[in-house]
Amino acid sequence: MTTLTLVLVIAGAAALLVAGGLAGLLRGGRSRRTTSLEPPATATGVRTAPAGAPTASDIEVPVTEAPALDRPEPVSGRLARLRSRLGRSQGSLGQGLLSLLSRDRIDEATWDEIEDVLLGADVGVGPSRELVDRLRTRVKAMGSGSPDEVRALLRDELLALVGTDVDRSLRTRREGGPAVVLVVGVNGTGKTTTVGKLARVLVAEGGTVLLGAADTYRAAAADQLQTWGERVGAPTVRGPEAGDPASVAFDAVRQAIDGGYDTVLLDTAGRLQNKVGLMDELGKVKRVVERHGPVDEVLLVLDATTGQNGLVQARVFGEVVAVTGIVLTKLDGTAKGGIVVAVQRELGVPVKLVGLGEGPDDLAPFEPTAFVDAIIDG
Ligand SMILES: Nc1nc2c(ncn2[C@@H]2O[C@H](COP(=O)(O)OP(=O)(O)OP(=O)(O)O)[C@@H](O)[C@H]2O)c(=O)[nH]1
Ligand SMILES: [Mg+2]
Repeated sequence: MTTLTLVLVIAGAAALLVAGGLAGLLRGGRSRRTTSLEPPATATGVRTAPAGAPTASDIEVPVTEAPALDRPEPVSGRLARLRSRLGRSQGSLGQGLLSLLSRDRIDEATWDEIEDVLLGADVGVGPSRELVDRLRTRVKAMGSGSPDEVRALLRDELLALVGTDVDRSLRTRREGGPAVVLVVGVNGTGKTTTVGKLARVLVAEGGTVLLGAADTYRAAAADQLQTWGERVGAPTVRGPEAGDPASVAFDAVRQAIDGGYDTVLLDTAGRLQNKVGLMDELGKVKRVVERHGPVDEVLLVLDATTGQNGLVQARVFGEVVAVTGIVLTKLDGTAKGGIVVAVQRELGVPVKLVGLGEGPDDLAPFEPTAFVDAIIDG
């Protein structure tokens, strides 16, 4: 083979590759909008090359494979991995309480200090007072306990405060159709990230997931969501920029029904011109989606680092959509984990998930025992 022939063969192969790539891109561009979406092959994690694309045997040059889908980390054992982050952020609360409770003499000033530690960790006025009263009674009955006894007592009372007999399961499966999960919250709390992470959790559990980009306020929001979905083979239904979010949500659920998906996750906007506008829009999204059937979960995403502000948000959102679960994000970045207690009290709704980092698998089901142990043992 002469050098000239070789050059021609390579040029021809390159042209084929470019043409195949363009065809793939165009197909990808179209499927971005809506159209019918088949459930992805998540079980094998294999993405097949588009039909008509050149193969290695046709052109005898190496073909780069389409990137394989991520294999999300299994859910069981997640909190164990994230436990050290929880300990790092919440350990100071436990250390503070234990050292005060271990004093030889616990006088009024000490009880005030204990209450201050709780308030400082955002436990909230009511629950802090209740906890101090219960501890006071039990410490009195116990007399001077050993360090282990004091620790056990505190663990017991913190667990009671967080709540161990609450149903924290997520309704992400429904008989006879896709479960619908609506994710709400103010801007920057971590809604889109949580939807992305949750899609991974569901895929790891063998489910098929469709995402709905009902945040049409910013074009980048739908791109952000789609990027998350593509990593695990969950398609995204999106609408025109500045379009009607309720109609995107409606379409997403329609397509999830038609495509036989297990779960549809709807991401929403956290920012509009004003709060009233946002609330009106959310109410509408929920009502329109309910034409297909009930919404199974309404998850309110709160940023744990915003403290009392989060409580105000919880109240406002709670009035517009019936929140069924709270996702507390950025718990890795604050020592004020007491917000778990305060927000549950405020809304009467359990914390179901916690975000413990920016990594794709840094979302875990909330487990009271692991949480309290992290507070006490650091
Ligand atoms: N450290 C930490 N960062 C988080 C966590 N969850 C989300 N974030 C970060 O918070 C930032 C905002 O997250 P988004 O998911 O875009 O928030 P959003 O609520 O969708 O924001 P809007 O779309 O503007 O309303 C991103 O930088 C995330 O990586 C978490 O659990 N821990
Ligand atoms: Mg977002």
